[in-house]
Amino acid sequence: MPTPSIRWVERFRPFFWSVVLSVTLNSRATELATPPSQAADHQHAASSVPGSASGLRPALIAGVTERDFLKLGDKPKTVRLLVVATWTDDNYGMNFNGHSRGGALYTVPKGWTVEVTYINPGPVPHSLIVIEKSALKKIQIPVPYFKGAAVPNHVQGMSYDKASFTFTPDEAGEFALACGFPTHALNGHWIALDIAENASEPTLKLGDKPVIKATR
Ligand SMILES: [Cu+2]
Repeated sequence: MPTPSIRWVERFRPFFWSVVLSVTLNSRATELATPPSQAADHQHAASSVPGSASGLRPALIAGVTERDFLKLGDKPKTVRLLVVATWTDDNYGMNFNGHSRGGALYTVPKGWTVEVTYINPGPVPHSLIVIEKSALKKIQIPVPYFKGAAVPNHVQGMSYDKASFTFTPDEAGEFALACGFPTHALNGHWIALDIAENASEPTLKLGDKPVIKATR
């Protein structure tokens, strides 16, 4: 003989499962009913508009455009990189200049001096460090590959701040401008940096867009 509480459960069991089924079907139906164009537009708006990520301090990136990401320096064979964390919502904000997982590529001729300005306009701590691509799977990145090629305290990271560093790569190869905050590079917070033996000038490729050459 079942106890009264078990009988109660038995009585409502069919009702319970019909509610679960109907809620599941309804949400699936809503998903299917959303026109693909609308879904794509929504995604577009959330992922590619600079400064659209939540909680940003706009003053830190006021006036900054994609043209500022790559400039020639004042001295010969000097290039300036501007690398902004959380430029868009791409990869949950774990992007640089709107790209993650190597989706943007800087190419710098070997022997040029690289002046990097890094800005994090958002509340989540990030940082910037130059590492070999093979080091991207490390949870923590202790030192930059080239001398001086990291912001201060790159493991702690920083929010609502900017920093700069300068380095002169003396070795060609495939590197990454990665976030040094533990696990971020592992989760895609990096863009690519090629130090090229034979390149004549610095360039930048942002996603599918045409290659940009460094100008003043
Ligand atoms: Cu990060």
